[in-house]
Amino acid sequence: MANNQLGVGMVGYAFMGAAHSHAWRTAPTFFDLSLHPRLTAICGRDHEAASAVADKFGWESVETDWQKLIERDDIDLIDICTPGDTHAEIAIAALEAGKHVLCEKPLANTVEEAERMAAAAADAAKHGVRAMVGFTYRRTPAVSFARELVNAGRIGTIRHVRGQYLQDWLSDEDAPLTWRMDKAKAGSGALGDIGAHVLDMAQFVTGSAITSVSGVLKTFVDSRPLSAGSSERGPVTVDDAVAFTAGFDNGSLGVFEATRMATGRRNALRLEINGTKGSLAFDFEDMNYLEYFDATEDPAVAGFRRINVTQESHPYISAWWPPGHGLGYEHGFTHQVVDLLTSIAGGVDPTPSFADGLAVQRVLGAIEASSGDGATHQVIAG
Ligand code: SOE
Repeated sequence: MANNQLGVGMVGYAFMGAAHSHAWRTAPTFFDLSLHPRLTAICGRDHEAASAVADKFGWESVETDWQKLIERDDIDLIDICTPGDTHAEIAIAALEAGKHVLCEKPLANTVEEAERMAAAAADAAKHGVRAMVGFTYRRTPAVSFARELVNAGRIGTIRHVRGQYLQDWLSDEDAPLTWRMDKAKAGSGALGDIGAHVLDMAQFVTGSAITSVSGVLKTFVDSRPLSAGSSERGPVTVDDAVAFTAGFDNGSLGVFEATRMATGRRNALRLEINGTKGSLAFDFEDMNYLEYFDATEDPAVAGFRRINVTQESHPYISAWWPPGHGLGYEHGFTHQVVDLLTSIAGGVDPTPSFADGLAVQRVLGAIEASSGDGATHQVIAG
């Protein structure tokens, strides 16, 4: 590829494939980038379906075999948007072939796979090959800004971390089976799919690692129609919901919940942090706002204030619209590729790295183990 171009090959073309395609297209039009992505090839086993997505988003070519994609000289980066059971194999092969990698979350289906992926990324980094895991919500301006406020000491020493990720798309017990309800493909249910997001967000904003967990996984509906309207049902082999408490290495206490059965909550990714000097609260369903309480103010007038995180001085905003015009779900994906391209161009490792993805995977593994034996589990560090 020409010096200022990066050939992208994306594997997968469903929901995440659309979000990533949009991001690769949009990033260079709104952000000033020294490295420009080229939508070189999209890969999916169903040629017709992949071609339709290629036409829609402007991918230049279609492959049906991810190994062929990795072999192509005009591809510099592999973007993995497939179910978790394929992440390790594709990512490791791509890194060994010298291709940068962006991999959807959670990094893998097991800690063992994530360890191998993190080792491959560490080896590849020695040769300037970069790897990032897609915990996209870090790139929501209000979430990045919350981290800045914590780093600046605005809420003091953190005591409580309260996280929830509430969805309701599985509340109907006749909602059909998909790969997301199959442990062999997805690794886990609400735990890895959305619990991973909220615990990554908590660690990111607080700058602190979860060191111990105690959790319970629950499956409310253990069989579902094989397809919409079918009378034949198949087994659900993952959790519908998870609740866990967590100890952080800064001494704070965390309480978390993730579910796909919270009727009426469509995508409520929430985080509240209470510190000695104040509190912060965020809800993705109101994503352009961050709530901030300053406990050092006169109690007579103190109260949570809603900060509209759309000022030019807020993270990522200067590339977009004037204050108050707001951003949406897709912008996090655009910011993600902007940060990745900037890291690649600058010769530095992007975050969240595969090591960060492994750290999340270890927390997920410890929650699962705790749910199995009812004990509190320590999370291996490093
Ligand atoms: C499904 O629950 C899902 O699409 C997750 O897989 C995504 O990571 C999240 O952004 C939205 O919900």
